[in-house]
Amino acid sequence: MTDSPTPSIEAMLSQFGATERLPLSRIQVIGGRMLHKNWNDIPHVTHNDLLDVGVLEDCRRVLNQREGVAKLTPLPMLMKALAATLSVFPRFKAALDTDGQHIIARDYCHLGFAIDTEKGLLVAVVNDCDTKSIDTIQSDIVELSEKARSKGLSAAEMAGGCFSVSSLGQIGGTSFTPIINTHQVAILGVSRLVEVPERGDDDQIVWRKKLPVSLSYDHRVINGADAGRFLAELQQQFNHMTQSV
Ligand code: CAO
Repeated sequence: MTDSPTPSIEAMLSQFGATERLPLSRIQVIGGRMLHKNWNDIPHVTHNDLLDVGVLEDCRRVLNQREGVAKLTPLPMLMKALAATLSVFPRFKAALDTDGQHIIARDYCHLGFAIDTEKGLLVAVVNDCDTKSIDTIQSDIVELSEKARSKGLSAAEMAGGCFSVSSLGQIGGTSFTPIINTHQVAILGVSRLVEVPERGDDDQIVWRKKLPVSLSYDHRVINGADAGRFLAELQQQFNHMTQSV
């Protein structure tokens, strides 16, 4: 007895109504394979938190009144604070060796950031975020994202990241699970800033600006307690930054 061939997905779905077969872009095909591999290979846990960015947002508003300097979004300030946090918690910018028994520590701090383009998702890398100013990080973000959306990025512009950020803040959402990139052990997802009521002194209600963040980490290398401490340090770095800008 011969098995009848399995019908194609399209043939199966067409039984119920009209369908159309459309190609995925090259970026989606290649990127999708990598996402699938990383999702399968890395045991992800996502730790969600709300960071207080009220004073930081006030600083950003003041900085954005300067003449002749590109407007800052929250992203470069976050990347600068992350660079400082990663110097306190260097394990978050290490890679797991193929033997599964060592980590490869990195002495540099190149941060990837996800860019939404018409052809799919790309991750560009801003090198040396620990030594660059917030303004320089901002101009690198703008230059790389414009290039990603027009000509596309070179392999070198997407290589070498130690840790990544995926910001959906300008679009919306309250949390999500970002997928860790190859040769990295963590990624920070950022959602839209919210104002939340908190109990203040004398029990009065105080409205606070909070940034929802979602830290996915490789549980072979990082434990939940480390993730909690990492985000507590990121909050501290935000607080320090407001004193230095
Ligand atoms: N909450 C509220 N508003 C935010 C915000 C946040 N967390 N982050 C940015 N914004 C606001 C900025 O303040 C700015 O508003 P104004 O124009 O009023 O000042 C606006 O959103 C700017 O957004 P932007 O997208 O131009 O700039 P950015 O620096 O925030 O982000 C980039 C740049 C390239 C990361 C972004 O354009 C992008 O492509 N994000 C998508 C990433 C993505 O797809 N991730 C998902 C990966 S998983 O599939």
